[in-house]
Amino acid sequence: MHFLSISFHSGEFVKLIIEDEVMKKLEPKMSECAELIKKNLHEGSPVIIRFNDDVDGITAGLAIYEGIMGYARTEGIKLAGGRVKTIQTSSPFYEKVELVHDLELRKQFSKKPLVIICDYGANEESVENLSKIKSAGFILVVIDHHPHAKEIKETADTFISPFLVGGNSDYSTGLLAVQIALELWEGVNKNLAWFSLQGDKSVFAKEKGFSFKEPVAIDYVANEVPKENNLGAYEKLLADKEALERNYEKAMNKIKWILDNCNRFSKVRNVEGVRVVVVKMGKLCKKGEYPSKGKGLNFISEQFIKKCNGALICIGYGDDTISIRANAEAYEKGFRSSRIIRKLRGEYGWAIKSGGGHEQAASIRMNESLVGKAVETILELTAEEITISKPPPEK
Ligand SMILES: [Mn+2]
Repeated sequence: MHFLSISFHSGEFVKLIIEDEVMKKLEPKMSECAELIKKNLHEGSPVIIRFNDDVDGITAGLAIYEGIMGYARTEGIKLAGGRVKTIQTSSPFYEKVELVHDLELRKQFSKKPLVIICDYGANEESVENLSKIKSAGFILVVIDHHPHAKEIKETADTFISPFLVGGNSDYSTGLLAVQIALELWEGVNKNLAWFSLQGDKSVFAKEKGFSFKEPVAIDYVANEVPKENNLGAYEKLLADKEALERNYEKAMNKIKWILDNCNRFSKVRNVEGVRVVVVKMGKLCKKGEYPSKGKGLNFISEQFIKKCNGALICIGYGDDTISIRANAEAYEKGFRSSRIIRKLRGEYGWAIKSGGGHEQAASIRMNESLVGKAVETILELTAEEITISKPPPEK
């Protein structure tokens, strides 16, 4: 057994989907993660797979699920009787309700459960709740490509992130999960990695010779399937050409309507020479329907980026959420979502329920009555950010 895992570590058996320095450096950690999962499967641990409800999260959850099921079949491990549970979540962090849910679940099992969290859970907001399930006797795996809290390295038994080895969010969670899952079972669908890269708009996404319908269809059905134990539904979708086509069409119709109507609910402002579009997302996207406000804003910002050149920031708001999207030029001019959110927390304190994501794509959940005011504050903070990073004028 020991020799077997050494040869796994050499990377001979599992080919890297993206062969570069970051993935090579991350490989031993991913092998370690696979070994931990195997060990717990042999020991009879129940497994809870939690994943974010976007393409990246879903493909990551699905890959780990396929890997575990395949490994168990090969090794003759029985996984009957609800030993593997899968849970889809829309929250960007491991919330109190999830903690309560998992602690309740803990009572059903005599063995320590293994929790595998995909595409969320590594941020500041998650750490406290995660350390609580740790002390309640869970074994914790976090696979996440979002900027992470320092403490997560100690909190999780295994933490897999491209940031640990000098990478960034372009290495999607689905990519890492497929890589780990392949070490469990070689039959895992490798295309899941490509769907995740496409879904998260990674620089590694394939540009040609690849169908983009799957990620869109997955995103579309994410709102229609039950939230628990739903991975079979995605497997079925991916295997059914007609269903893929049908759901893809439904999604495209919704997107078309949003793009045709977004101008009516958008205001364009000029902030220190940067174009900032403020969009009333509540008028364009309905709660619980495809696309979510965040995804809707992705399409809108893409449309604006195509139409104009130069720095562009889109701020979408509705109900209790604010989403931010910034293009590369805005980033170059000094715009950083993390700094904006940090300052916003300073000003609004308790009213901010959660905030984070990536530097160019982030979201904030907060007290609904203060959302309008917070959008104005974000515009002021954006102006500050851009002026500070400007070189002094030449005399
Ligand atoms: Mn992701």
